[in-house]
Amino acid sequence: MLQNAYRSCWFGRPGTGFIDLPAEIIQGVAEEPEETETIKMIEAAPSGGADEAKIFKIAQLIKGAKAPLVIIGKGAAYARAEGPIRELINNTSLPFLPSPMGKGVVADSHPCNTASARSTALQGADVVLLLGARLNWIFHFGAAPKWNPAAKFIQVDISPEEIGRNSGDPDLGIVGDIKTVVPQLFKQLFPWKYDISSPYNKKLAAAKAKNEANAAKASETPTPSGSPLTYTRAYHIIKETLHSYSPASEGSVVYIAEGANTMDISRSAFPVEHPRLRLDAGTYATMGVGLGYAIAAHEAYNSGVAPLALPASTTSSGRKKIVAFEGDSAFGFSGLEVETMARYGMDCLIFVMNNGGVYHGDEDDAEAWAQRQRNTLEAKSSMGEAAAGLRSTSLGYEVRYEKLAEACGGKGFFVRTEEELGKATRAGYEAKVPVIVNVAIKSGKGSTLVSSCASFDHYGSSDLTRLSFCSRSGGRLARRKRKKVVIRRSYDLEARSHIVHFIYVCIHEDMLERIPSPSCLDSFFSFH
Ligand SMILES: Cc1ncc(C[n+]2csc(CCOP(=O)(O)OP(=O)(O)O)c2C)c(N)n1
Ligand SMILES: [Mg+2]
Repeated sequence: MLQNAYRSCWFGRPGTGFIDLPAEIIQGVAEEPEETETIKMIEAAPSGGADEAKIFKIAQLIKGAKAPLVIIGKGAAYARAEGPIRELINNTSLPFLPSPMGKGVVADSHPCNTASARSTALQGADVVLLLGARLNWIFHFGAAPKWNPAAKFIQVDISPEEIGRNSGDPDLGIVGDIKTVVPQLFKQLFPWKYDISSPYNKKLAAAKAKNEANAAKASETPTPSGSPLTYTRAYHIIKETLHSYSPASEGSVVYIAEGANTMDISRSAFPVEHPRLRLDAGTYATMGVGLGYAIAAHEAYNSGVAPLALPASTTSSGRKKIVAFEGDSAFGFSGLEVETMARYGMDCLIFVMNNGGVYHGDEDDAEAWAQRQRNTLEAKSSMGEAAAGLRSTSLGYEVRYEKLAEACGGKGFFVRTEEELGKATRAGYEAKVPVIVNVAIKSGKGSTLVSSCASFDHYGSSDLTRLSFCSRSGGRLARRKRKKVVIRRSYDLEARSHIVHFIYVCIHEDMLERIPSPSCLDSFFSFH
């Protein structure tokens, strides 16, 4: 049974396996067996390639493209296909874009990386080769206006059900192991090279230069005195401090991120040079995975019992620092896992990016926030624009999340300034216990949430009651079609702490079109 469970975890698209052992087996005492039986190792996962005629057709399409783009997804990282993919990119100079967890399959510092010119890359591409990446919301379903509507999508995926999804062309899709298919494709392409002086490449280079200069300016400009830290500036300080211990090329930090801004902004702030060193909330953007990810990463990289999980790394010890970036809302979903870390002596370093809210907080000033809270409690505020109360997406003002680590035997730091952040990051890197650095950042007060696909759902977290909100398809679409939002469900849920929230779920018509069946709709809701 164990062998079959392992097989279902590792073969095909890898995923979780669950074995339920009865209590009497877990707690029972086994007699010393007279003979021990050696269990056969699980064989390597079967690796399927593609039909050569199809590979030839795809190679022709890529060679004929004016603006080809390779998208490297987490499937490529799971497939451990970094060797063949690096060979492909190095020899063909094809521009590539990594997905959040596909980062590092080819080093972020590679000149063909278009991540800092993402919009330009998407809009201009005419032939797109997806290597283990889903054409889902992360890649805007492969649809206009983010993508050129005439673009052709070639999917290489271990899962047959991905082929043809959204804008994928089923006639061009390949079900197979990326580690086998990419060398097949490279053989057909070699010695062809993409013309790096093409108009598409020139556009990419110009966008990269402009965006990178803007990003550098934002991250390198010191915080004006008396102003709160921003995500960008805080991440810059953390990055510089981490790199002073170990540069990105050593690959000795595993990055974990969950939240909205916290996660999105961290992707470009921390370069990843080796595969399997970044874990994001992922395909379903599920909040609550962060600390579990950190524990799993610590176990995989630092316990010494899972050597197969280690990527090729240039660090001598192989030990990795696990660094998690948690939005203050995201942290609430699984924050108490810091107790597990403390109990198991896991020296994870957790940053809570505390803007006092889901996406945004309401105030940067304690007294102004307290006034809003009074308005809310006294029900003076209304639902309209003039509301002076706390928005439903608010969280407490400067909640002292770091104390959770202290309560469990770890260390906690609350920081507001650049200097405090640098010092806490150093202490956190060196600590041998879990550390929470609670970073008070700009609240983003007054920013509004525009959504074309929104779901409000209720969840309890210890004795806290929070309201969650998520936006998927982006503001532009929403502004254009806001009137067409359809209310699908409405229901009341009683919150734990005698507060009754009115919870509703609405989805945009566009999104309904993408959800084929009612059962699918349910799983969509349960994830969002
Ligand atoms: C299980 C679950 N519930 C709700 C959501 C909706 N949601 C998306 S991002 C987010 C939190 C964003 O706030 P925060 O973590 O504070 O990050 P910030 O944008 O403020 O940096 C929530 C609740 C979700 N993705 N998953
Ligand atoms: Mg937040």
